[in-house]
Amino acid sequence: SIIDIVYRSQKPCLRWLLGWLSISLSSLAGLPEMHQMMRQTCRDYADRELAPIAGKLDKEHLFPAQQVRELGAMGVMAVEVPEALGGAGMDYLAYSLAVEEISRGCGSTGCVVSVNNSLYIGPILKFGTPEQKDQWITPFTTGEKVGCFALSEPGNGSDAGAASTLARQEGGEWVLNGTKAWISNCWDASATVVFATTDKSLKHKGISAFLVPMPHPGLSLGKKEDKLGIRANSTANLILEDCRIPLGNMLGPRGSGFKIAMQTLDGGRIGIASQALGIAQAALDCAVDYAHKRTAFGAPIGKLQAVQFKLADMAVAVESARLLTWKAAMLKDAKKPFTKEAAMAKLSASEAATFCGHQSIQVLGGMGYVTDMPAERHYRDARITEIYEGTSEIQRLVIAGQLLKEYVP
Ligand SMILES: Cc1cc2nc3c(=O)[nH]c(=O)nc-3n(C[C@H](O)[C@H](O)[C@H](O)COP(=O)(O)OP(=O)(O)OC[C@H]3O[C@@H](n4cnc5c(N)ncnc54)[C@H](O)[C@@H]3O)c2cc1C
Ligand SMILES: *[C@@H]1O[C@H](CO)[C@@H](O)[C@H](O)[C@H]1NC(C)=O
Ligand SMILES: *[C@@H]1O[C@H](CO)[C@@H](O)[C@H](O)[C@H]1NC(C)=O
Ligand SMILES: *[C@@H]1O[C@H](CO)[C@@H](O)[C@H](O)[C@H]1NC(C)=O
Ligand SMILES: CC(=O)N[C@H]1CO[C@H](CO)[C@@H](O)[C@@H]1O
Repeated sequence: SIIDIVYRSQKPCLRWLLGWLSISLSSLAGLPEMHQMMRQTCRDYADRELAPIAGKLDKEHLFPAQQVRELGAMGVMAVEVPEALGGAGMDYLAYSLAVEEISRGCGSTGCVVSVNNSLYIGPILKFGTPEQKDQWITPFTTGEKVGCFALSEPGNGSDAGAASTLARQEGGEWVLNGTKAWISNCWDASATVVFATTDKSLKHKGISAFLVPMPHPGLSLGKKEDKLGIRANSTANLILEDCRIPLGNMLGPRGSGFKIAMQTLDGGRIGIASQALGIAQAALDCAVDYAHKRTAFGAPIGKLQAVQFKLADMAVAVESARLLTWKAAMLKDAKKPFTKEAAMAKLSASEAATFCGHQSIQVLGGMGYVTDMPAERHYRDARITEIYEGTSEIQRLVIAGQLLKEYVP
């Protein structure tokens, strides 16, 4: 497959990439071959298989099961997973490019890809034992199955350290009790990473991460939320009532769950930034195309400066967010700190997406407001990127916190 060809050329490319990173980003002219191939493969796939059905998936709340299976076969559902464990064996920049292109075709499918890669696989790859990796990462038997990530609770989202789902040790098992909220992909998942506390008095230091197969006795799912956007995949409560799992299902050391969650979200934010970029680019593409075709007062509206300025502002927002996103991904690949850059990427890309969604509707006029054109879906799909994996307010707190640390006199 194309991924195999790409993989064989990985190592020299990676070296090239690290060298490139040290050069100023302003000299950035193009992407290394491996990344270009990933980008082009996903772009072609999104144009051919996703863009034509995205409106239907949205309207009818359909999970793109077949497409997710095909993306799995292309390696896109497990980009960073080594080949030996059944993944594509590529890096985070490749993953970012894949999510952007998939999201350009369908924002909901981009969410499914991003949750499996960043939120489910991410923490197991980084903190799992070799046995856990074999058991929880090596491909699930049915191709359309994905993993999910259960951190938020009905009473605490931004304040994840306040999570109160309990884990108590009873004989040779962990027993989990509590309700997790807003869990993306959960109706379609085969396994989940759950965060629960073994000792509430320790606050965030009492939280640990656990691996739970799905379905499983004691684990049930709430009703599917009726959402503004990303309607092709499920989001629901995950309810744990005396849910028993083996002691070996704890991920990482006891009490390290909050650290695992925060590090997972650092990487996850690059995924959401990429999803937002894809949606923003799709909104821009739609507006440019329409500006050529629509005439008003005897000429294409693209001749009007008021319309041109909108297109220019959209393009600047997208391109600058893209550079931030690539920078964050390249820092992660180079094993350098990237918390601040990931938060900046997520903040700017999500704001670019909501801005472009808004402007694109304006360029389309009445046609922007109806479901015959994709602009209204881009507008709705964009909105979540300012909320999940940390709201824009939380991103600003993260950025400011890192900045203040850097400037300690
Ligand atoms: C469709 C969807 C999918 C999701 N998927 C998942 C998932 O797969 N797994 C998962 O664990 N969670 C998931 N979430 C949850 C999501 O991460 C939370 O909704 C988000 O973190 C915000 O938490 P909250 O909803 O509790 O809002 P709150 O924390 O109650 O925040 C409400 C408002 O207060 C602001 N605020 C809160 N604290 C501060 C502060 N310190 N400073 C400034 N402003 C602040 C927020 O920015 C926001 O504007 C999902 C949510 C949605 C809607
Ligand atoms: C999601 O990732 C898991 C873990 O690597 C993998 O087993 C599964 O096959 C992936 N999902 C799809 C649809 O490829
Ligand atoms: C967190 O939310 C749960 C409900 O989901 C609530 O029971 C718990 O008290 C909250 N924790 C704190 C510290 O507020
Ligand atoms: C856990 O939930 C079960 C079922 O709802 C309940 O019977 C049990 O008392 C709970 N245990 C704790 C420690 O909260
Ligand atoms: C909103 C939602 O949950 N949509 C679909 C999710 O996927 C399942 C199948 O895996 C569908 O039954 C849902 O309609």
